[in-house]
Amino acid sequence: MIESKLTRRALIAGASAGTVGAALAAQGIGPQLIDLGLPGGPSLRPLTPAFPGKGEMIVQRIRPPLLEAPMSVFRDGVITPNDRMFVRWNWDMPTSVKAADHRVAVGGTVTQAVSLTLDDIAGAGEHVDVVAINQCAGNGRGLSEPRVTGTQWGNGAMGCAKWTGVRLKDVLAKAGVAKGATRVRFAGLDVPLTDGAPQFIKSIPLDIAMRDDVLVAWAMNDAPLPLLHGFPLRVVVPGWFSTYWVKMLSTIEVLMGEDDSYYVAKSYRMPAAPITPEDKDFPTVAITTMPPRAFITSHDDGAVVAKGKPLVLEGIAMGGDAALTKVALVGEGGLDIPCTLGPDEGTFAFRRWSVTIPAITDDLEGIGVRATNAEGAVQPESLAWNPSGYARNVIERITLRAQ
Ligand SMILES: Nc1nc2c(c(=O)[nH]1)N[C@H]1C(S)=C(S)[C@@H](COP(=O)(O)O)O[C@H]1N2
Ligand SMILES: [Mo]
Repeated sequence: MIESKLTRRALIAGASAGTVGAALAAQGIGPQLIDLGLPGGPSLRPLTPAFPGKGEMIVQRIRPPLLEAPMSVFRDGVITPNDRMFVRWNWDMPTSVKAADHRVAVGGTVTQAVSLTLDDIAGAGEHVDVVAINQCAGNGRGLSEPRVTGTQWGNGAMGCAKWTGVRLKDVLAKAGVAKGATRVRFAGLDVPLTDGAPQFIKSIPLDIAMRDDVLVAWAMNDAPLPLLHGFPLRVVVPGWFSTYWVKMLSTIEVLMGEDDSYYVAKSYRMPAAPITPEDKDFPTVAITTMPPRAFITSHDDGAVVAKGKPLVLEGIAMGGDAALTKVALVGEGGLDIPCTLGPDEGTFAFRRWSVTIPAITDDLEGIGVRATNAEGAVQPESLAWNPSGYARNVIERITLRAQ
């Protein structure tokens, strides 16, 4: 791919114009709304296929774009199609990027700072595929009670793709990591909308950067990275929240010491130990690895199921930063049934699960699925509330009505 482009007109026509409703009306499709079931505030959002380059998505914000996948995207398989992957930009993104002009500057605590073309990057080492879940640290935060600040996501700020690229360590080797290096920081082409606001830059510890599965990727599900997902290059850190997966990668900076930049030192942090909503002053840690999660995708909350008949429940689960080992269906009266896991597509991928209840006798109140990973991390019964709603992994519950 030589150039990836979203015209400003397309962006505006597709996603603004009074806003999504008008774009839909122009196509003869009535405005459609989806209820995200958010307990603490407005819960309806536009659901539209009109955003350029996207299938049907939930619009949380038009510019910079915040698009959420409806949960129906997760009903089949483990791979999320590129046009249904959620989108998140902190700042305005360029709407056109020319591959031939693109450079990645590698500098900082290195032997020799270099500026790399896409060919240099592609030639830096072996080409590697990793199937990994891209999940926003704030995924599901809109379900927090009490309500928290930030984008009020339902649970659709996640998706799983096959990423192809070279190892970050091979790109770093082009410059040579110097003695005393501690972290590796990334910046992309997006710039703050307001003067003096911090640029979106993020860093990871050097030992993570050197992992064999941490990539500088150019492909997503065998296609060039779409512009919205960071054309031409993005960082992929499997098992870590995707806030570190910097898109439109343009700078790699090897650091000495701590990173005191805003998005590492001040934001994207959570309480070091459990707190209550009344606590105002507490130590924090940067959000990093993902915990296990599981979702029922075969049935929506409130769905009606046939009394006296067997019921098959299905869904997806993830281990987070370690392999998924167990999924159990849990509910009232000590209900705790192991589910059958589907094919293993890799440690950091979604994995399907299913379970059959032999005969439905009554409503299934507040049932959920509980994932466990190879490190022994288990989804908790109650929400570990934090002021930004980060790293939600409480067991998600639904009720099914028997008729
Ligand atoms: N350049 C750049 N990269 C970025 C961001 C950003 O604002 N700018 N947001 C990060 C955050 S917070 C998330 S959740 C993921 C979202 O990736 P996606 O839009 O491909 O789903 O991108 C990450 N990479
Ligand atoms: Mo995010």
